[in-house]
Amino acid sequence: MNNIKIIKFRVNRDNYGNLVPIENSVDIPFAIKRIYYIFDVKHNIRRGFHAHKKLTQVLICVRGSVNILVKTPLEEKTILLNNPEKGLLIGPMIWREMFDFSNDAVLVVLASDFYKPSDYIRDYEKYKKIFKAKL
Ligand code: T46
Repeated sequence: MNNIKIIKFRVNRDNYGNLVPIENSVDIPFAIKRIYYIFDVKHNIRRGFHAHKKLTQVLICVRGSVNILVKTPLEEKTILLNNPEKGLLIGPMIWREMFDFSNDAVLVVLASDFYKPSDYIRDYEKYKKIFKAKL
């Protein structure tokens, strides 16, 4: 699927435990302008329901697990994030929904830009039109 990629981070393992470093433009293909995290989400809650016009993000479930639906008018897939050694890169113009959060899930998101509500497309019909116009 275009604009979707699993990133396997380098892990420093030693007798004291594990450490994952993430450096701008080294371990992920953009400079991080914003970090946020989502936690304490009830199991029956579904979040997201939008695409971004320009934003690229990497989602990392550093604890617990969560399912991420990524979707375009052409294809869709669900990716289980349950490993802090892996990140899911989601580029522009991908519809996303997050669901089945485990009680202990902590979803960290690294973003390529500051928070801009104008970058969101929250209406799926509108999203489909913009997506198809770009084909
Ligand atoms: C995304 C998925 C994975 C801010 O004030 N600053 C921020 O940087 C963000 C991301 C959100 N907010 C506010 C806006 C809302 O009042 O926090 C509230 C919850 O945000 P939202 O409903 O957009 O959360 P999700 O979980 O639906 O989506 C978020 C990101 O917004 C989105 O970019 O890709 O996580």
